Parts: sequence; structure tokens; C-alpha cells
Amino acid sequence: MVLDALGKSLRGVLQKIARGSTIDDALLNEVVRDIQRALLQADVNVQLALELTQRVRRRAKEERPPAGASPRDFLVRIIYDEIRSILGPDRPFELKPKKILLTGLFGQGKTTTAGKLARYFQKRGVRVGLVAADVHRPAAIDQLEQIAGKVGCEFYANRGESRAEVIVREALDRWPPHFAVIVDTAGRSGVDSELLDELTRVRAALRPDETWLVLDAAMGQAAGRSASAFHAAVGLTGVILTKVDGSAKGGGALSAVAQSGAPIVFLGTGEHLEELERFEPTRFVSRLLGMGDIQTLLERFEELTNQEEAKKAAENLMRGRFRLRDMRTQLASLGEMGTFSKLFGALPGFGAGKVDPRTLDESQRRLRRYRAILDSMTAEELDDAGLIRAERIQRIARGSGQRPTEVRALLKHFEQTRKAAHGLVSNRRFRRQLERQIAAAPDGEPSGPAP
Ligand SMILES: Nc1nc2c(ncn2[C@@H]2O[C@H](COP(=O)(O)OP(=O)(O)O)[C@@H](O)[C@H]2O)c(=O)[nH]1
Ligand SMILES: [Mg+2]
Repeated sequence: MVLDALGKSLRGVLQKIARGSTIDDALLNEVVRDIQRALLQADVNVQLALELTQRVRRRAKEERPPAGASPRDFLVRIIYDEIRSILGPDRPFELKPKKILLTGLFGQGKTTTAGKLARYFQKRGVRVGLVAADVHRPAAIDQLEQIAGKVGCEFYANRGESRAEVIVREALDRWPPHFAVIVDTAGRSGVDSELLDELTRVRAALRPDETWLVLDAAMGQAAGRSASAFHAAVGLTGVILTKVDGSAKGGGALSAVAQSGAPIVFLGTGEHLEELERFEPTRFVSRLLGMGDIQTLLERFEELTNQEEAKKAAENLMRGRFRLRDMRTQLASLGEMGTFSKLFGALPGFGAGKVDPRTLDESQRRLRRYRAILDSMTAEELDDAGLIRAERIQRIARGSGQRPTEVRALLKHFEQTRKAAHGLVSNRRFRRQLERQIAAAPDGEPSGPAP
């Protein structure tokens, strides 16, 4: 895993939070200090680290956790949020034939990365042509040709031609439009006018969809300055940070580049052609903090803060009018309250071991399948489950990408819940309890029985 040391320290902080009896000033101070130390050791800019921890401290003191979340969980969420926020927004990456121009200084990993990208696309069914436009060094052309052979993609070079833009034009003429075209250009030791002139000509010939800067993470914070300089000169659509595997300064490089305004799109994590991964801030921070499925956790938080529908569902349950529509609402909020706490239980330091991760995984998957199925139902079906017979089951299965048996399982589950609810509601004690909960829920967040 990249940024091992930083991840370890941050996970240590989360464990400290889990172990602490209450979230008081002393613990908060310690947490803030630990995070600062961890960030600085990973070469994150001092100012950035200070601002981040100040925000953590302020939010932990001023903001209140949403109903259903403990102060402890909330503090973890704040830390996650703030670390996440210094890495820039998530951007969807479209995997389609594109023209990609790679630029960067000497030795940063451009040629290797061109090969890695080629493999990445080809593995996902997009044919790739690699263009050797590093006209200044014959060895660089041979290097790319070798890599193209390993990847099994198309390759174009013209060793007699010294104008990179001409080579690019020739390559484009050769390959059909469903090819992704990746152009490896020459490096320099600095951003100079010769480099920029060549880039300008190559760009005019290629008209790239993406202009990506390849940067060595070992530069640490200096990577940010380099990214800004290139961004200002040529307008980048992305940055690829390489050698993140071997660098203790990766945190500095990542955060500094993110601040430059050019998004990080991929990370190079080794010398091999497979060692390239998409950079998605949310996923990255989740992994760094050791939160397997934080995405689900975040969705829970969003749902906890918006629960009008859940309240309605609980009221319907009470009146004995439980519909698939209510089940859907429950699954989206209430039904996962159990999962919500289990999720935290599964995080390292949060009583891990109590929940078998396989059970957790399975129930997560089932919930996801159920949600997909419910989302494929029509409005009238959601109101009246009795309509759903053989043909509709087939249609819903197809629409949700699930097997018909899964649709039937859901319907059975629904029927059981409805019956159980009916029985429960005639129980006076339960009814009073449910009424109290609905009345007490601040945002309409009841905590009635999960299906
Ligand atoms: N450990 C590691 N080494 C890398 C990575 N990317 C490139 N390299 C190595 O960095 C060196 C320079 O790479 P190269 O692609 O020739 O750089 P270029 O001059 O920018 O084209 C080579 O030895 C590569 O094997 C990476 O992600 N991790
Ligand atoms: Mg090269």
C-alpha cells in the first residue's frame, strides 16, 4: 500500500479515538498533535497541515453529530472529511478511445507510464497505439517499442524524422478512431522554451483529449510547483504521480499537486506495467485510514441527516400499511442502522472481531441487491406488492441485473416483515415505544425495528 507510514500513523489516531473513554479536550489535543506529526512526516506542507488540524479541532468543538451517530464516530468522520478535502474532488474517468499527451521532465517515468496506460486501456477493451515522439534520444524510442511489445499494443515511430509533430500526424493517419493514442514526448531538465515550443506543435497536431504531466512523487512538495508551472504553461487536464511506492514524501507530493489545481488521475506504484492505479481521493483516503467501505458509511451519514421519509415509513408500519415503498426507505436508512454500527465495529480499533467481516460483506451485498431490485420497480408496484407476479418478476430481475430468485427472496422478506410488523403493532407496549420514538426523532429519525 502506498504511503504506508502515513496510513499507519493515521490509523493509530483512529484507534486512539476508539480507545478513549470520552472525546474531551485532552484527547482532542492529542489527536490534533498526532495528525499534525503524521502529515509533516509525510512531507505535507506545514501551513496545510496546520490549517487542516485547526479545522478538525474547530469542527469537533462546534458541530454536533447527526442523530444516530456517536461523538466518536463523528470525530472520525471529521478527520476523514478534512484529509479528503486536501486531495481535490473525485472526477469520473471515462474509459474510451482518447488522445493522450504525456509530458514531463527527464526520468520522471513518462515512457514507463505510457506503457502502463496502454496496458490499462487494453485490459479494459480499448485498443491502444503508442507513439514515440521523444525524438531526441533513440534509446527512448527503443524503450517504448519494447514496452509496446510487452503490452501487445500498436506502436509507431519514425527514426528518420526529427519533428515530433510530424510523427504524431503519421501515427494518427495509421490508426482508426477507436484507438486510444498515447504520445510519449521528450523530457527536459526544466520547463524551458524549447520544451514548450515542441509541446505546442505536438498539441496542434494531436489535439489531445488529455494532457497529462508525469511527476515523480519523490519530489515531495516541489511536485506542486512543477505541476503549477506546467499547468500555467500548457494547461494540464491531469497529473500522474509516479514512484509513489518508494517515496516517504508521497503525502507532500499528493497534497501539493492537489493544491495546484490539476487533478491527479493515476498513481504509479512500481516499475512493472501493472503497477498503475486510478487515483480517486475518496477511495484513497478510505484505504489510507483503513476504512474498507467508508463510502457506505458516508452514505449513511447523508441519510441520517435527511429522514423525513423514514418517519413516514415508520408511521405506515404502525398503521399496518407497510408497502414495498416503505421497505425501500427503510433499507436506505433505518434498515441499515444496524449495519451502520456494525460498520464502525468492523473498523480497526472499533471493536473489530465482534463482527465477522464475511457476514458484514454478505449483508452489505444483499442490501445492495435489494436496493437495485426495489429501484427497478414501478411506482404502482412499490405501492402494491400483490401486483408482482411471474412476468413482472422477470422484468424487475432484468432491470436490476439480479436473478429472479433474488427478486422472489426480496418479496418473501417483505411479506415476513409486513406480517411481523402487523403482529408487533397490535402489541401495545411496542406500539407506545414506536410512537415515542417517532415523536422524539429530531429530524424525523425513528429507530424502530429493522426488517
Ligand atoms: N519504483 C517505481 N519506478 C518507476 C515508476 N515509474 C517509472 N519508474 C522507473 O523510473 C525510471 C525512469 O522511467 P522512464 O519511464 O524512463 O522516465 P522518462 O524519462 O520520464 O521517460 C525507470 O527506471 C523506471 O523503471 C514507478 O511508479 N515506481
Ligand atoms: Mg522517456
